[in-house]
Amino acid sequence: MKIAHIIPTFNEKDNIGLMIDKIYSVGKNFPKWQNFIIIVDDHSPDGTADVVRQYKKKYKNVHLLLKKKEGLGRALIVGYQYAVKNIKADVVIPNDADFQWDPSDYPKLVKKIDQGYDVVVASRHVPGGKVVGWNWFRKLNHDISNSLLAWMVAGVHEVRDHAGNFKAIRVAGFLEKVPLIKMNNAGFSFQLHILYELGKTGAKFTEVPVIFKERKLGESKIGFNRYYIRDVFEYIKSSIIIRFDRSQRFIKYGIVGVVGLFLQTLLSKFLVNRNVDPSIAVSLGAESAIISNFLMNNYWTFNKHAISGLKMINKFIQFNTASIGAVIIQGVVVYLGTAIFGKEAWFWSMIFAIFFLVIPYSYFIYNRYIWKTHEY
Ligand SMILES: Nc1nc2c(ncn2[C@@H]2O[C@H](COP(=O)(O)OP(=O)(O)OP(=O)(O)O)[C@@H](O)[C@H]2O)c(=O)[nH]1
Ligand SMILES: [Mg+2]
Repeated sequence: MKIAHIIPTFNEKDNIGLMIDKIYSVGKNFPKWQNFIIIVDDHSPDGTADVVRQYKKKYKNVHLLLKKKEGLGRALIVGYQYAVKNIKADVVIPNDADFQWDPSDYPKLVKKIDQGYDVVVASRHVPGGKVVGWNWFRKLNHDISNSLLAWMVAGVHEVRDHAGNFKAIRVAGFLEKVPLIKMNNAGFSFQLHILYELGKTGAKFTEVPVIFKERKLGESKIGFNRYYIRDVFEYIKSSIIIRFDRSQRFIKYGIVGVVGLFLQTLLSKFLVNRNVDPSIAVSLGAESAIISNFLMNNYWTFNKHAISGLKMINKFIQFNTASIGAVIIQGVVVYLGTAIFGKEAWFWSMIFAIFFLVIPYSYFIYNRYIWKTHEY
């Protein structure tokens, strides 16, 4: 397995050498893993790159990428692209240079990938995880970005810790599908954005508890300066854009529903007029809506995950099985409605069943089981 460790650096001359040594010494215990280290440095004035050049002599798989000072997000995007395109890595593991995320934890992340997870986040917010030594300012900063913006505004619910760098990501089928070229985050909003993009690929997420320690060597880049203010605004903007992107899908989903409802009403009315029992007529109508919803959602709402050919037939059967609940709900409600209020009540019973029971039920089912986007 090819693992690409991506380390963004800005003035980390005291840390970077120790970090490279540590990654390789941990890796020795896992002979099947081939570890590559990609350092993305913004021409740090302290000479971080010179230290890396020394280490390139010591280890053959150390890569140094130099660029102008643009921020953490840009550095990570460049590193991720290099890991996918040039290294052709199987797993990508970004980490900071300053040992706040303990690199000895990386085998724990890779093991989860081996177990079938696609994105494994080192987390301070699951039992066993924690932060040591943050002051009130760092805490407040984190709570606003993590809980308020990432969780509530953006609605990224795959994980609880959205702000950290340390994670393991499977490339095949997941990271390779993320349009890194189109991502233009300069700062730490990248951390939220990449989770959202990975969520859209249908990746399976998990979190591993870790302890986030204080930096011992070198200086923090977080503080009240122009980069920080730019990055905070970018984070707010990204959270809103993510919410908007998600709602566009929700609107499309709504339109698909209206078309389905129209078809269903036409067919049910046709059958009721021919003296078919209303509960049967509505059930058949519901099936026609299910077929139309399946096709429209596949080719339109969730087109990024569109499925075709034999796989589609398979999915359709799966989809129909999942939707059988919707048919049953409508059949039963219409049966009861017409039994209590008479045959004429079939239409309003059907509408009641659709709006109050079927829509919430099926949005959940579509997302969870069919297109696997993990979104609501
Ligand atoms: N290439 C590059 N790396 C950066 C930039 N800003 C930060 N980094 C690196 O990204 C990692 C995380 O930055 P830190 O300053 O440690 O940020 P932090 O961990 O949120 O803050 P502290 O808790 O104070 O350390 C470190 O390895 C930095 O050297 C940047 O503009 N360009
Ligand atoms: Mg740090």
